[in-house]
Amino acid sequence: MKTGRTNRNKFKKKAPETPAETPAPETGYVNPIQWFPGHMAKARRLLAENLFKVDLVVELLDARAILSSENPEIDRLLGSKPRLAVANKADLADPAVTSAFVKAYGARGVTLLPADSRDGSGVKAVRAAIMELMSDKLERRRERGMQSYTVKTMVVGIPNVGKSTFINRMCGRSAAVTGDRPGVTRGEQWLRVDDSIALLDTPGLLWPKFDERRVGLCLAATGAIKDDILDRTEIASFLLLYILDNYPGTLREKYGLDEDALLRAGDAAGDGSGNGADAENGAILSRLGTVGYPALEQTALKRGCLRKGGVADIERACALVLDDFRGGRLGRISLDRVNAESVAPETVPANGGSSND
Ligand SMILES: Nc1nc2c(ncn2[C@@H]2O[C@H](COP(=O)(O)OP(=O)(O)OP(=O)(O)O)[C@@H](O)[C@H]2O)c(=O)[nH]1
Ligand SMILES: [Mg+2]
Repeated sequence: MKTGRTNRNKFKKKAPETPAETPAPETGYVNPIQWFPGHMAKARRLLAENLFKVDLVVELLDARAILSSENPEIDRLLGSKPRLAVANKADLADPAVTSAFVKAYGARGVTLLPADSRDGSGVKAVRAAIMELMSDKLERRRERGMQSYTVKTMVVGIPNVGKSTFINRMCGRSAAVTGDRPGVTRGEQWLRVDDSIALLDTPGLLWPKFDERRVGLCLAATGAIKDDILDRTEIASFLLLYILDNYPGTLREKYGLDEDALLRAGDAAGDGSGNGADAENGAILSRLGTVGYPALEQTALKRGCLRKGGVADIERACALVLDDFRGGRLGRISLDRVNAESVAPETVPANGGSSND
């Protein structure tokens, strides 16, 4: 069987990701330097306009990519406003990594609660935490004889992270529109949970550390960025490489890949040996062409994604890998690990919390 034209050096030679004249899309990742200032300004505006109207902010993070999905300026933007972080889609993430993040955030003084807004697990705990955070204020009001009070809570986060689904779970009804693509919620909308809590649904906004290509790949892999914005071949190659490095045995089992041969080929090319540290510091990107892309080709061949003449159909293989990852069919995988930069150093486990290492 032929493998089609080998394209494994495409990632190495790639010049600055996208042409400067590419327009900044509403929820996309094109040229980070171009769109980031606009998006960050929009995020700042959204927070500034609403912050004085609310008692508390809930930042929804994607449990599979906690560092990539958090707003790097959130501490500064919120000031002293009480806040909670929710690791949503925890059903799809590596539970050991999620636990490591919960601990690390705690050490930083921020409550991080895992949740699955689809089946509702963890959502009650968020409600309880909101009331707990507001307990002093509510107590003071009671002392002054003021009875009922509705805690006004703003829900923010990147596109497609599950803000509207989470709000619907909290409300116990389908009050907000949801959808499996970024950019569903366009405007702001208040929704009442009960007499005690009202939630403000907001449009998803991207705010990654703008010069990090790895952050863009994580956000594209998890579905926060429209699929046609980044090169799907690169996203799928990144995913396969990351899974090879961090979840050994997974791709052998799911796609029949020869994991050892793929990793050996990467070593022979001298691009690094592929371990947790590589993944963490971004060196993983240098192995997209020597390990990630060959893994994608192998996936195409093993899973019968073929074009005329038995040539690997890379586009179909990309769709397969992305669908399987997003649907949780490759197992519970987390793309970001706790690292020393993001949290208090003493809370960083040696392996970032992976359950498979
Ligand atoms: N597996 C899983 N899927 C979830 C979870 N929460 C939401 N989803 C799915 O994620 C997709 C996006 O959900 P939305 O609630 O529309 O996301 P959003 O953050 O409001 O998106 P925008 O309005 O576009 O910014 C939908 O297909 C949901 O069913 C979760 O906890 N687990
Ligand atoms: Mg929404």
